[in-house]
Amino acid sequence: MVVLSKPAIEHFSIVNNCKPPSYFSGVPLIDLSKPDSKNLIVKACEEFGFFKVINHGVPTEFISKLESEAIKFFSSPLSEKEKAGPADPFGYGNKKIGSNGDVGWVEYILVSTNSEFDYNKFASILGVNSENIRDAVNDYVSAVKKMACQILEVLAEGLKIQQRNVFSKLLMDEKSDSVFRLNHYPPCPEVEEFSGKNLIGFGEHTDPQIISVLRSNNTSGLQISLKDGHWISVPPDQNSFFINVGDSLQVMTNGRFKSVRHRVLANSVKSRLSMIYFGGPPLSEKIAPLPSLMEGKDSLYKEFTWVEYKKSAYKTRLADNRLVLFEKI
Ligand code: GA4
Repeated sequence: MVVLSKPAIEHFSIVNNCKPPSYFSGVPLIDLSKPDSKNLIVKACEEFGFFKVINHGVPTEFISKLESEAIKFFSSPLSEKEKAGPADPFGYGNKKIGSNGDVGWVEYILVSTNSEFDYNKFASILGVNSENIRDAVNDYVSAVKKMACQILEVLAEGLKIQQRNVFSKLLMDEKSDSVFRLNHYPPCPEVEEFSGKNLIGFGEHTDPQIISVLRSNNTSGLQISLKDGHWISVPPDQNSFFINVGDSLQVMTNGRFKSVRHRVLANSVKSRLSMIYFGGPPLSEKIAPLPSLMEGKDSLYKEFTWVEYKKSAYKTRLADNRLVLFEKI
């Protein structure tokens, strides 16, 4: 277990929260097996930029295999895990998020999902079993990507876009710049010292990509910000997936969908494990509103490519609004 001294804990942000945080019951629920889901998905993306998916078709064994490999990894000694770090941006990271001073009560592995990624980086810690985690990640990511594409196609249909694969083709492209993240939030017993307050596991932010697919164990912590700025706690559900609209999808819909601001609070008793697939376009892809969604209006955004947006994003702090730099004045 990670043990931190008291002064160290003061370096982490805390948020005021009513204790215990009450769960929000209004998270839109999408049953992917139902043909009528297209309108509900569009509505969820407009209202929340966030929804929960059931009947997703991702095999349970892929989820549990990856979960057990991740637990093995995070249970190994820190000195061993650090051999796969620092996250630059890929690799093992502990408490430091990005390169601009953000910290959180979290340790993680970040990998690129394209074939060039060097899993050997993890070989030293995982020894002969390095293939196990690689295979588990690959199986899981392929299945989740398939589901993400299905969602994006249903979405395109719901938006009455003729080209059904207009979004999904960007994830299917062999050059798709997608990322996969395993986050482990160790329990933080000291959190009780701040009564009515919570330690930040992962600070508030929006995801830069098109779509993010999150699965976690049954430990709470995820919160999303509603349009009015209120934070609500999402009830955990290990059998479902949670979908985030990313900044790029906000732009492609000319602001009709909003990328969801979200964060994770540390838990005082239970550890939280989450796995997130961030579906992004190829680096050279132009990110711009789709003509059929412009409704005679001008684009709200300047022209930019994904690589331009990404470079700019990596210079920001986690909580920054990264899209303002690309908005037309
Ligand atoms: C947020 C979404 C993904 O987790 C991520 C994050 C990335 C990182 O952890 O390296 C960033 C963050 C994320 C956005 C702003 C920059 C980059 C940390 C940070 C401060 C992998 C991503 O693509 O963007």
